[in-house]
Amino acid sequence: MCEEKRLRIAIQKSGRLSEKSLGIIRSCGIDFQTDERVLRSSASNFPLDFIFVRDDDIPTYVYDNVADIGIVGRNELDESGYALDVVRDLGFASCRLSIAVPVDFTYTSLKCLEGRRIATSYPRILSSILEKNGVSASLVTVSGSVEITPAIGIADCICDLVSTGTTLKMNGLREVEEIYRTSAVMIARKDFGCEIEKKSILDRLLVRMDTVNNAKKKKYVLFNLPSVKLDEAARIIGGMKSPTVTPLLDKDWVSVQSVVSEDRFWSVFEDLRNLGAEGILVMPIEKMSD
Ligand code: PRT
Ligand code: ZN
Repeated sequence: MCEEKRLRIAIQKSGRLSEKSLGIIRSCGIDFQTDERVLRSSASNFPLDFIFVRDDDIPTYVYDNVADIGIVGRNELDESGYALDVVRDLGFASCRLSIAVPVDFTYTSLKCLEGRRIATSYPRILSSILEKNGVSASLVTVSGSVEITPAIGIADCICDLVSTGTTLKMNGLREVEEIYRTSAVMIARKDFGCEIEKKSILDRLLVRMDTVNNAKKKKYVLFNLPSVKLDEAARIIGGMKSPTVTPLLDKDWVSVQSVVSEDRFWSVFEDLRNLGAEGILVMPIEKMSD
């Protein structure tokens, strides 16, 4: 009997990416158990297996075929140097990679780093940016606590991930230049296309993710409107292929249903009210296909 093909995903075991990564998979209706002590799991209602690992190892595991796909910060992918596909930008865990210097360090541009010692956990990304800017510096690679390195005398400045900037301030450092932006991405091997069954499982997963994601960006809107204003309402809402228009008992009025993007919602809402729409009901959408 043929063994059922399953897709294997690598997820950060514990850290900034873990909870949201698992939340995305769960929002696709995929059931599985997790426990801090267990490093593997299997979905009960979808051909997906999990391995829980350190985020730094995820690009290597995907590249080496240990996992088929993974969720990781773009920073870890670029730092790994592996040519892998980014199949979706997931948008969460966004932050920046910045140069930070001690408060008394005079900084005007990247040129000020010429000949300096810069501590970082991202030597590949940093050296490519320094090279592009014609700056030659000596990189001190550390795997954590980068912010402490100027104070203990092993670096003149640092290049590290920054989100709120609090850690820098608490360590007497000043952010002077953002050199790179990152957020969580779903990655897969480039040659993945040859594994037809696994590819089709990935496609099913991506359709589910996109369907949930589309819905998050839209609102379902229902309102009553004088029939004579229908054309103008359609123009305000825009992008409606076929708004559902239902007659009301009062022949001069209709009920209109449509979908509006979240980012345009308030301006559409105000314009509809000014047009004379009444009883505007707004509902979240749970799932929505293209
Ligand atoms: O144990 P494991 O190796 O799996 O985890 P980790 O400790 O290496 O990674 P983790 O969980 O800290 O971060 C995972 C990913 O989250 C990173 O690779 C980034 O893509 C993303 N991310 C988003 C961040 C931050 N925001 C962030 N603020 N990663 C790290 N930080 C650190 C930063 O290094 C600095 O020490 O937070 C500190 C700065 O924070 P602020 O808010 O004080 O500026
Ligand atoms: Zn890590």
